Amino acid sequence: MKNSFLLTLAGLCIAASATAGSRSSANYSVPADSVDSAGQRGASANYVNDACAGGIVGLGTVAVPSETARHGYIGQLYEVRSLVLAANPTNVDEGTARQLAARAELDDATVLNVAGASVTWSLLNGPILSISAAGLATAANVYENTPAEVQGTWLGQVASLGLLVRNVGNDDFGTYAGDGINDAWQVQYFGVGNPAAGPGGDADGDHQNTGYEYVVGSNPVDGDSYFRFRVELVPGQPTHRNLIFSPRVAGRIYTVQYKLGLDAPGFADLAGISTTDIGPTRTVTDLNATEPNKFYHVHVTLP
Ligand SMILES: [Ca+2]
Ligand SMILES: [Ca+2]
Ligand SMILES: [Ca+2]
Repeated sequence: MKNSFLLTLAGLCIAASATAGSRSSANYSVPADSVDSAGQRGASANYVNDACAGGIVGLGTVAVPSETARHGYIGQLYEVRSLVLAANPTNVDEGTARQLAARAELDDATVLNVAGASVTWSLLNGPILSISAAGLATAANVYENTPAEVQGTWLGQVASLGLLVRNVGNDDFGTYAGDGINDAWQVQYFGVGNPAAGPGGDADGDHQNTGYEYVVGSNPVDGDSYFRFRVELVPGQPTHRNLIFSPRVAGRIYTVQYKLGLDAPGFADLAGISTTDIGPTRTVTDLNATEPNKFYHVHVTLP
């Protein structure tokens, strides 16, 4: 019995780790032992000691974010007060996806994170192609930054969230994608999905097609708006010529070029010039128009 005595200390509650010295009685001997506050088991050949750290009681609160923990209860009752949706960030680039999140705000001022798959997602409006069952929202291509609104439902609670689908490509929108013309410009003049907005069309019948009017900055649905270019004599300056064109639009590069015969190969940049801008009209003066024939054109580029 002396060597087989088993000492069991159950429910010993201490606040911190402790070491006990050797001790003995007629029935047992403990050379030394220790317990710690984490509720772990200490044992030797002769004893087992299950220690505990003591009970946690009372309320624990955190101001921000607002949380309350009620210790000492085997369960906690609450009501769901509201559902809140979130995305981080709420901006999503066109053609990419953003994970939606949800949390429930409870009547004891605590919150519960709700798994995305537990929420029923839907689209209220805007360019969102799809929302997966787990709450992954995929944005469509757009022609300008465009708001969207999604909805989530969980346990009878309904919430919505605003997103902003950002336009990051200028030639990727619907039927206007990949045609070399800025989609926003096409929508501005033709609306969405109009077959007449293609670069080869001439909706206004001014004989300058839509792709051309885009580059020169004229209005493709106004037959009186088109690129004009004319050559004029300069009074008192027989070796000068005024080369007059309009409209002159911001963001374009205008280069006047020439050749000396219609059959001559290619145009060369015109040197020896002066330039005057009045409103939308630019006048480039050729200061050396001495050749018997000289053919000009204006090269317009939109970087
Ligand atoms: Ca786009
Ligand atoms: Ca386009
Ligand atoms: Ca036009």
